[in-house]
Amino acid sequence: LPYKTLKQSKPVSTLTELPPLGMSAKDIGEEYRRYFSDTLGRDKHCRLLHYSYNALALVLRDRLLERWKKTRYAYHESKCKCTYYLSMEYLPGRTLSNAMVNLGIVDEVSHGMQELGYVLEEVSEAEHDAGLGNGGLGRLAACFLDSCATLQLPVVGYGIRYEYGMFRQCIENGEQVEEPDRWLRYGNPWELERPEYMCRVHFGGRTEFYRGEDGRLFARWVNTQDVLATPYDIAIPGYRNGTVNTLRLWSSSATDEFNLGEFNAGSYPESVAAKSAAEYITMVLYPNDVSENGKVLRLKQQYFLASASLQDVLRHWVRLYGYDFSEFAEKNCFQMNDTHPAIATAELMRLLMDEYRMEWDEAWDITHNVMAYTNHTLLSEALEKWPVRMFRELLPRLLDIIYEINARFISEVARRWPGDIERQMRMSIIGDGNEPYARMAHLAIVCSFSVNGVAALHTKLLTEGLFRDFYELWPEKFNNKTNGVTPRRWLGWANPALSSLITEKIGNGWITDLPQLHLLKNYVNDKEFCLRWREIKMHNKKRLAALIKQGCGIVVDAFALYDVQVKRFHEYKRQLLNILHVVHLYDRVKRGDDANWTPRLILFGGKAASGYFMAKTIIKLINNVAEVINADPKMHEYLKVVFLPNYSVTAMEIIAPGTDLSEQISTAGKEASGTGNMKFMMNGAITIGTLDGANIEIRKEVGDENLFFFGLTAEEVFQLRKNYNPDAIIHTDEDLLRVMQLLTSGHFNQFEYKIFDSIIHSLTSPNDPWMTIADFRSYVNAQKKVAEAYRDQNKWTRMSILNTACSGKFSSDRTIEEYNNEIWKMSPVPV
Ligand code: B1N
Repeated sequence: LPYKTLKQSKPVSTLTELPPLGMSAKDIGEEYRRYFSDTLGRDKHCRLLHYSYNALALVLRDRLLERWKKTRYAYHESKCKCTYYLSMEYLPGRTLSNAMVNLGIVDEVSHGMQELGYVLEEVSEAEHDAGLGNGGLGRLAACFLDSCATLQLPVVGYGIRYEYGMFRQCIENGEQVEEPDRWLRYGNPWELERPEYMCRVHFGGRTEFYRGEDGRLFARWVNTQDVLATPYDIAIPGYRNGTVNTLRLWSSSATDEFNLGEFNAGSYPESVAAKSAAEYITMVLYPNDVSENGKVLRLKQQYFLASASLQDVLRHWVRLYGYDFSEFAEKNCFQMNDTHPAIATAELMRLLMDEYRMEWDEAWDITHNVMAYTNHTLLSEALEKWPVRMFRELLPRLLDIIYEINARFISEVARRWPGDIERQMRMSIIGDGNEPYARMAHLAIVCSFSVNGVAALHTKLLTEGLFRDFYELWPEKFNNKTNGVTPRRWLGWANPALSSLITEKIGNGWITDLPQLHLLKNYVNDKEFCLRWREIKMHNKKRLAALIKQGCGIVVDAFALYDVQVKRFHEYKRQLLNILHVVHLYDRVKRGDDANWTPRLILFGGKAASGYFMAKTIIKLINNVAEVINADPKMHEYLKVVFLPNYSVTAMEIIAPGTDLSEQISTAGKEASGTGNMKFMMNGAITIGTLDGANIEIRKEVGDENLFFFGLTAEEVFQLRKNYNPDAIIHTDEDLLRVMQLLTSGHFNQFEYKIFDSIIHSLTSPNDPWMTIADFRSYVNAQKKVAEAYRDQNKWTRMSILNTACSGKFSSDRTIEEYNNEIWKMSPVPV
């Protein structure tokens, strides 16, 4: 019994776990009734769950507010160092469940509501997901805030309060249709407006120089058009520890004197109409995941976030320490979530020089010691470049500063590599194409003391490739921080049945110290335990089946292998490879090659950026293939294909626990990390994946025999690019040839002439960067092994248990401890 020797390890974090709230089901019921009738003015005739949800939210909010205030005082009194997480996106999903879990009163609330005649799950359903992000990057920010509060670290999240979050996806005739997501329509009980901290953000105008009373030369930004930024705060509770941190989201509005000129000239309606321009800034989230699009409004959003957040921090500093900034760099840190808020570097220089009257060197000393940058992608189309012309019009003073930073930086490069003009051009913050542009990643690196990637391979590729020149200049700046996800939401809340079983066996220490899951290895040979593990998976698959039934009307069988790929649609993620395999399985059944068949449900979910034609065509192809397969009675006992519309955080809470096989099949070298892979693993799904992103680290933890790897390595992809010949591959692989013939024959688009030509063309192009055809054979072989393994349910269950048992590394608590130990360097503040 190899694992019997494992002992209960000591928790790494010294959390003081408080007893649950001391609120009984009865207290909750009473407070609920008071809010429902006295505050919201409803009575027994109102059965709209929206009001029940709101009343319950208010009950919990009161509990959060007490702790929130105490946390603020504790930070204030200890004069501790603080870190500010700057992110254009947060994907918190639902807040009610999170508040109950972290306050430790799920059972009490559930009973309290039951006594009032409600089912808690149904009341929770009334909450609209806060979808203020696109995917992994935004969800990571939300997991990080949860871990920071749980580790009692003084971290404030800054973001934008978009009126319209991520669009709602509908599928009509197999195609994605976007609908606006007005998530605030019925109010948001979790936010607290803070007009007292409103600030002003400038746009337009020009720079003017003047002499101060002391004769020094200063710059000021004049003739600006100003916009007001109002903060809305959201409480971020730690797990049962009394800490409640803050997520501060900015909303834009017009100043009263906006376009007063026109007003005085008598064009009153025009001036009022112009006001709405200010309101537009925070109106809508750009629905692009890893694709840059260079719109003016996006740059406005970025600067709006950066400026308002920095002003807020500086105002707070002055209130605490006066105008003495000598300790500012020791006591503050800004972590930039990708380059989206990178303009904050130049904005901090501006504020320190123009508003707080520092000399360049003093301001620079602070700036490049407080800024830290996380890169989330190597894809060139995601690297932000802003035309200098746009900067000059919108943010002229910031452009001056960026030029000055660049001039000083280039002279440093020239000192280090005299005469190497090529290198200077490569590294310059300002790039020269048809028109000059600012490279935001270069700005971020030059102005930061830390630059990190989000998985080991990703960081390695950054230092060897994209940022190689910078790595040669400043190797000490570069570091890796492999992503993680919060076990409170992704195991504790999402999978209550499995959580209880785990806690029954190894205690509840895993919730804040996930590596303790290792202790589950002691049970892989325990028959009764394995049986319960399998029953719980079955139960979760039924929950998922119900979600599918509700979402698209398709009935699926819980005994099939649940093969799931849910994530944003992008060519590099290769949903196409998955659907080619599905077509291959269909072809096998058709031609009678069905001995020892493992029935499968192949589930897809995810949104495509609204302007991304190829991604949308892939969605259409999946739906067409699904339609053909699901309509064929002969296929029923073999295959079912489902596209679940409107994938979201809340949907994933049901999907991950009900999944057997987790598809992580990106072209090697393209997925920076992935975090869905971690959620699936925690819930006992087994990965089929390429050697990409965090998959590599998953394999290291769980061992080669407990997952299914296939495909080219990043290095092989790089080498093959030079003479890639997909046609040759197709003609030497009979299965693949048949799949391609089914596609080209129009089998899946009989009444939609040529609609998949673009897909066929890109698959067969020697320039296909995603090299789908190259990995087809090894993917199909790996899938064969999956099917075999699944037929041996004992073996499969053992693998499933080991996946959960080895997922400890992928807690965002571990990630945040690393950020804190190596970058932020703060001490926890007990509350
Ligand atoms: O960030 C996640 C990673 O796990 C994923 O691998 C990575 O693809 C994702 C522009 C992005 N990278 N870049 C973005 C999002 C929005 C946007 O407007 C880029 N998202 C990722 C967390 O590290």
